[in-house]
Amino acid sequence: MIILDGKKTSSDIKVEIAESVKQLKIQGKKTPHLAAILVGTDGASMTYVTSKVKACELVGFNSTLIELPEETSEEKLLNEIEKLNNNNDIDGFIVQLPLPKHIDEQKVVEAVNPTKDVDGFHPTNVGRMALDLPCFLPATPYGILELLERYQVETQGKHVVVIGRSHIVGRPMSILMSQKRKAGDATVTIAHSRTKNLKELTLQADIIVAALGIPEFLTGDMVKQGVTIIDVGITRVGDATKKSGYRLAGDVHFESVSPKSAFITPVPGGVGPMTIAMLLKNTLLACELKV
Ligand code: BQF
Repeated sequence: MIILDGKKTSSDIKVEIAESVKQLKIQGKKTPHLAAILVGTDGASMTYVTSKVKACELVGFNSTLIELPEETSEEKLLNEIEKLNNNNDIDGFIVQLPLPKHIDEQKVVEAVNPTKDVDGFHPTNVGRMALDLPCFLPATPYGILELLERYQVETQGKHVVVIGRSHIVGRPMSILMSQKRKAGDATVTIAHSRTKNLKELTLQADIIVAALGIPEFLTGDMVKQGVTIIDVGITRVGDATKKSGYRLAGDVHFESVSPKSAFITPVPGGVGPMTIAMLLKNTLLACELKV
């Protein structure tokens, strides 16, 4: 059993990015600048945005955090997005999801200029991805591809079962792994809450991407010997023994699944840190692509 160490790999990637930033500076080019908009004070969202800003500092990017109150109107948010679209110093920006219920997420995503959409959520980027055209890849799927590639996990001709059809992870993952690309050329099955006989499918899988958001859902009896496991879940579950009062649980029951696995991502320290590293990678690309 080999642990796919996302903490270590993301740290390697950040070193590579920092080196590229140094080179840009030597060449008298622009320093990459990422902006993030956070609406409200949700604990997990604040943690994620803080990690992103800190990661920018680490690699030598400039960063701007725009914090708006929970009750911010959709119009006000769209106005902030337009300012970032028009601000030449900002290479890329993100709007931290999820948004408060009174704001239409789709409208917000579509307001971001696709050339600055470093989350890769705009329909232009999603469509380009599906068509094998150059685009910003969504950070979590991109991070998973990078982990599989760096650990040389064979994907060609393998049966991948993706559990979950979210727009941010499951759907793009299923598209990307079926493509002719690094960590691609797989035969992909996408399963979801209406799938029948899920266990029959997972027992046949060479690679399982668990992205359904149910803590410790995938158990040892559901997987075959030698499987590769990618755990995308990160649910906060109450734990009185922790000083935060919670621990992070993946979608995989690590204790029963890991003994049967060839490769497995831990939670925390697996896919999560890779998400942050690939957001930086997209921002670097956005900066380099700018005229
Ligand atoms: C780790 C996210 C659900 C909804 C919106 C490191 C992150 C998480 C875990 C992180 C996530 C999840 C992010 C670990 C960003 C990943 O050590 O295991 C980093 O910051 N993530 C997000 O921005 O929005 C989300 C999950």
